[in-house]
Amino acid sequence: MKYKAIIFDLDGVLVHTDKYHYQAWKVIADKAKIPFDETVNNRLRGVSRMESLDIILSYSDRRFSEDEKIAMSEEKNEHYKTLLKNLLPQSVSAETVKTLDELHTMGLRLAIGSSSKNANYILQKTEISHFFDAVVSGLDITKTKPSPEVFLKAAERLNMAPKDCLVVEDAHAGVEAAVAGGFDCAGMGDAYSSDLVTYQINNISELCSILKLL
Ligand code: B16
Ligand code: MG
Repeated sequence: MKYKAIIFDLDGVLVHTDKYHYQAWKVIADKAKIPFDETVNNRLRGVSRMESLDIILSYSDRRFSEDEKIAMSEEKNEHYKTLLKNLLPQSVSAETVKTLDELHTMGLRLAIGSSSKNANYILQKTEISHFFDAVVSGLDITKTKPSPEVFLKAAERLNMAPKDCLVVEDAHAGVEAAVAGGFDCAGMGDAYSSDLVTYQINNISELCSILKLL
């Protein structure tokens, strides 16, 4: 087999918490009268909470103090965590669970490489933690995507070299992170059309057939 492990991004790949990020940021942006739509939201994929806020604030004429920024990011996270309470095992598609199961049966080791500090809570609510041999989240890293740190740490915890791991991402920042770390990358969603991806996939169930052909 070409790869020994698969490192999954979480938000936007395994779970559609990206819609909750959008809703939570929208409350903050509306309050500050800053234009915010799905196009701006796509720029926030994979980047950290504070970097996301800086991107949103760049659409405002006003300057915000550090204290205001901290308060806004905390308020966003409170809204986001309230929305995350809605997560259920069924929030992960049956197709995704089937794919994780099949990859596991194929002998691949699976890991999470997420910028989110809420990743463990999301895995717990959706009851998919047991599939993963390593979980690296926003709590474990000093630099978020596009830095390769999150994926390098996941590979290290799996005891694998980057060339033996395939990263699956929905964010341009995540694809850049994977490539910078020396990983091949499957891109879906917003990252499908990235020039940097090794494989373009419409959904994660395509991974099994791609891997079997290699
Ligand atoms: P939090 P991923 C990322 O998760 C999200 O894509 C990004 O939109 C978010 O800002 C980041 O996590 C931080 O999330 O505020 O929960 O710490 O796509 O890398 O799994
Ligand atoms: Mg993502």
